[in-house]
Amino acid sequence: MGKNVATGSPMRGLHATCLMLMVLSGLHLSLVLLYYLDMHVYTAQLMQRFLEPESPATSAAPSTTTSQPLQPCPETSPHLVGPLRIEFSQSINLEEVKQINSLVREGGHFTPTECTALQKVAVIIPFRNRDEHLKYWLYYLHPILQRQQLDYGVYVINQCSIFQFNFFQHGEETFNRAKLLNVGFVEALKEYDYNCFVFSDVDLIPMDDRNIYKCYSQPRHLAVSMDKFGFRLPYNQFFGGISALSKEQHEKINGFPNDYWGWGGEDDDIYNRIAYKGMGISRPDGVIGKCRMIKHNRDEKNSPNPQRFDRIARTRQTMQNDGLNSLKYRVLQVKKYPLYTFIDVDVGGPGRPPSSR
Ligand code: UDH
Ligand code: MN
Repeated sequence: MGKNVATGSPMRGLHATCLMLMVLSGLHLSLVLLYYLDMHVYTAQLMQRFLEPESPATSAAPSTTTSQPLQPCPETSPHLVGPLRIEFSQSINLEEVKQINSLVREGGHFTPTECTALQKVAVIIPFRNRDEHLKYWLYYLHPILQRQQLDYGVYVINQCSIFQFNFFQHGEETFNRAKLLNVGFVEALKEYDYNCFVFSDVDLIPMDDRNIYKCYSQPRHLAVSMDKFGFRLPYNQFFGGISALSKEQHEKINGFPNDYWGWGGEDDDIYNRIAYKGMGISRPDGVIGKCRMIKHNRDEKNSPNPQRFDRIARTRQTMQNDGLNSLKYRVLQVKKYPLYTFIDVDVGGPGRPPSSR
């Protein structure tokens, strides 16, 4: 007993020290573990956001409603996810696309509810007989445009003549992409005070939602890295596929040419107009600017325009009186669908003016 008492005190001291050491190292271990786990979650989030090459492409931005006065949307939307998985193998059911995009209003309009959008964007699509392509476009683009927090409307400008419209079987006229885009510009402005116009082919889908469908201080070219051209710019002056011009930029160049019938050249003419007015081209980088084009053959009545080389050599002269200031067309019908506004228009044909009333 006495022996125990005599040795008890140093033993108990040792015991306490050991216990404390154990507690401390336990604490240390759990801290390390916590830190590790936290890092893990954080890294996983980062991975998902930036490294995982393909996020599902169709999740829309979350919606919130508040009675507070709205703040301007941030310069960079918090809803962007980066690279997207884009493919054209599945078939698209527009009814489902409508359900997914429940915040899109009739005619294909959307306005963010959480903040005031920085730009009012009209997306203009030149169109004829490409219903399958349009479905993919709507399926992919509506969620992207919502995540980009844009106040936007979608306008499909359908080239048709009074004869087709009345169901007479009269042959189609040669296609005129640039004139349809001018019509879209004028018609969209009749509906809403848009300050930005994105002109997009119906078969082009961006592969990254950081490629923002908005306007910049210089005219913007968005389709910079297309799969069709091996994901690179085919030539430095290329301005085809998808572009964005503010209202002022579009007016400054007198809009687009109305006299390019058939395939090719009109995009180079637009490039020339921009250059002659002293503006430059703004572009995203080659990663953010990646796009896929739905594979297709050349359409009927859109064969390469043999006049295109002569015309693009004369843009400086022709742009004065061919453009917004000479645009003549006839709207045959405006249809409001849940996901887009569809405008039937007679733009005439080469050497034929549009039908008159
Ligand atoms: N477009 C139509 N209908 C037509 C013609 C053109 O909607 O009949 C529109 C559509 O928005 C299209 C855009 O005009 O995306 C540009 O036309 P395009 O897609 O024919 O032009 P692209 O340069 O095609 O993509 C060139 C012909 C491809 C032939 C390839 C053969 N391997
Ligand atoms: Mn195409």
